[in-house]
Amino acid sequence: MSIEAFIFDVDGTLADTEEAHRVAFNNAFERYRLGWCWTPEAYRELLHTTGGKERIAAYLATKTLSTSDRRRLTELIPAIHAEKTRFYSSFVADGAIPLRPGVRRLIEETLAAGCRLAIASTTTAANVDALLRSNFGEQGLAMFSVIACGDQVRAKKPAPDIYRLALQHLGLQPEQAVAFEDSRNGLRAATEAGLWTVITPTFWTEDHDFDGAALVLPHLGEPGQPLDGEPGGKLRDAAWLTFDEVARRADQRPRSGIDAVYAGTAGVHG
Ligand code: XBP
Ligand code: MG
Repeated sequence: MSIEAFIFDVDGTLADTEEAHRVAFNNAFERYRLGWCWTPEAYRELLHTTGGKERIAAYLATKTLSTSDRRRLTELIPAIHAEKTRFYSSFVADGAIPLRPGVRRLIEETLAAGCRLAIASTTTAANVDALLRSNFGEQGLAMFSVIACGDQVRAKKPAPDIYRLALQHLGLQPEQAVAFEDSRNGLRAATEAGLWTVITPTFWTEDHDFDGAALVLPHLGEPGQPLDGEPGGKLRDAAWLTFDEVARRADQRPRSGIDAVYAGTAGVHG
């Protein structure tokens, strides 16, 4: 089976967005006079909970509150998160958040090769729209055949649901697609959905365990920003990850446990 789609995570993968999310959360907390402020150190820990509403709930669970205050604040989470999304979407719409190195190049190579693009993200749809429009213009959304994100699934990453939804809408088997992620939760979601997964961590996720990833690179690279030690380190074709190298490696992966044994002992049986 050949590769017919690249499925991209958004936050941390398409763009390094989490500092903007953190500021947006703090702006919303101030707007509601909550007296909360998430430092970068606290936010790095809070990021282990995916989904902004779920993240606020996880933070609330750590606080000592009266029953009535806990109920009131829990009921307020959707409104706080909607305010946060307004702040974040306005940062993005203002062009404040560029794509990571190599993302635009690889997306263009993917489309030129006749391969489809999809999104599988935990973030809110408004955030995806804002990021794609601000970086690709009005046609940004149409470049992606499927946009699976936010509350379209009940179980967010690390559950595989959002990737399974993307594959379902693409009409593809996992072996026909590749996932691009930045975090341990994203890697778990993609690999449990059966996807060969490329990881490009950010400051927020560089300390995560990426065991199970097909390939881990600092970023996707491009001619003007080549990856140190490439080609010849992890990559064969260039000092940046090309569509052809991803498609070739993903298509050559072992399909089953038996294949994996034979792949691992090539030359003995082959
Ligand atoms: C990362 C997330 C999101 C963002 C915040 O999503 O977990 O929750 O941190 O966005 P991705 P929301 O799967 O793209 O890495 O507040 O809209 O959830
Ligand atoms: Mg991510």
